Amino acid sequence: MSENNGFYASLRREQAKYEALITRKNREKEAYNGIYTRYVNPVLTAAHTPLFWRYDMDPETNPYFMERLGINAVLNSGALYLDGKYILVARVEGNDRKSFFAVAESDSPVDGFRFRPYPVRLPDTCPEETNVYDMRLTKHEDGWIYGVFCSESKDTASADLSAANAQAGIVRTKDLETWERLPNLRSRSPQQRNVVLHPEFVDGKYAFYTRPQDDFISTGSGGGVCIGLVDDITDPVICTEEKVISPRRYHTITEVKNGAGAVPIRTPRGWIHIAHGVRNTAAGLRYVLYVFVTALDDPSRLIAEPSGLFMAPHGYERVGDVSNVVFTNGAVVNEKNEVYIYYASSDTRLHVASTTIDRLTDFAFSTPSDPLRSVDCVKQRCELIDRNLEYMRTHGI
Ligand code: M1P
Repeated sequence: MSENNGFYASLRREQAKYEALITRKNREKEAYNGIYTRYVNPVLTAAHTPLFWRYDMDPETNPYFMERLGINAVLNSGALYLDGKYILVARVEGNDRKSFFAVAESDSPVDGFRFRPYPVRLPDTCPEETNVYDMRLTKHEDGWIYGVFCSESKDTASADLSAANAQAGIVRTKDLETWERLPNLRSRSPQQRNVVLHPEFVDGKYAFYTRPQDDFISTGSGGGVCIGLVDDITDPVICTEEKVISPRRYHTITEVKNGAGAVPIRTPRGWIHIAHGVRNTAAGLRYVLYVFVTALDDPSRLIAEPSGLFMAPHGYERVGDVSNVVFTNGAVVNEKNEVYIYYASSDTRLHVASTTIDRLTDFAFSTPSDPLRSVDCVKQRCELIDRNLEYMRTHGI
């Protein structure tokens, strides 16, 4: 057999490709909207996972240098900016469809992300749990870093093989290496997904953004993104009413469902949320990002609701395992008040877009809200045109 069927040639070639990918510099996209800037390359993809997660590196047991445990996608990622490092806890999906979490970090917000050698090994306290995904990372004022994620189990009460149950799993850590599992969040809703822990106490309690849903896919009677309070994080039961703070509305980008996204960002004028909204189309569901703001002194009070979408899938982002989707569960702010939003496209790869607190605030408060009817949307646009034409005439633009 010639040099182990090319084992070493394949290994060296793949190692070189891997290093080139990880060390590749990112650059801004040219597309302009004044709100944020997208970057050309995704920050994480399946190809960013270490080769030793996927291949058997022993030519005796893997003579053809084959992937043994392939990775299908790297997507929805929690994010933190900690001690000058950008940290992502990504959802990694194996070829076997099961997702798990893995920490990747970089000194740069837009490139250079490298996974730690091992994925997150969650304590196995939930025997019925089949799948885990979409961790939101909250650096809480109690001193812990919390991860809140979807814990999915088979719905054994149903005859439908695909029937599943979604609950909010909770872990906490100090070092992103050792994770303590707490009980799943309990609320009045039969299922929960897209649950996010607020970073500060509210009335002395832990505050969770929830998304009550009647079944695994459909939110049914769930009215939108809610907030509910928990007395004891080690026995997390929502002890207050889950109050809707960002409602679903007919003929908007949140008509079918919505869900909290990144941990809300504290700004001088309010808590800025970057969430997702879902509408139906003849081609299936379309997921976009949108923004809303709640009051600093009362995070359950909506104070700004800019109209429509903040980000929609563009170009090749529109195509993937679940097409026509952008989704975020992580954004960070650094000491320069730059904001980096980590968003996945079509449940396949993870991208970044950059903005600033000032721009995000301006977008949130100066974008008019949705008048909800075409006739009023035309009036709203005509008012802008009137003002602009007058300004352009008087200022020689
Ligand atoms: O497939 C799109 C997204 O679907 C789910 O979001 P939601 O619960 O709002 O429908 C999530 O499972 C998410 O992981 C996924 O990206």
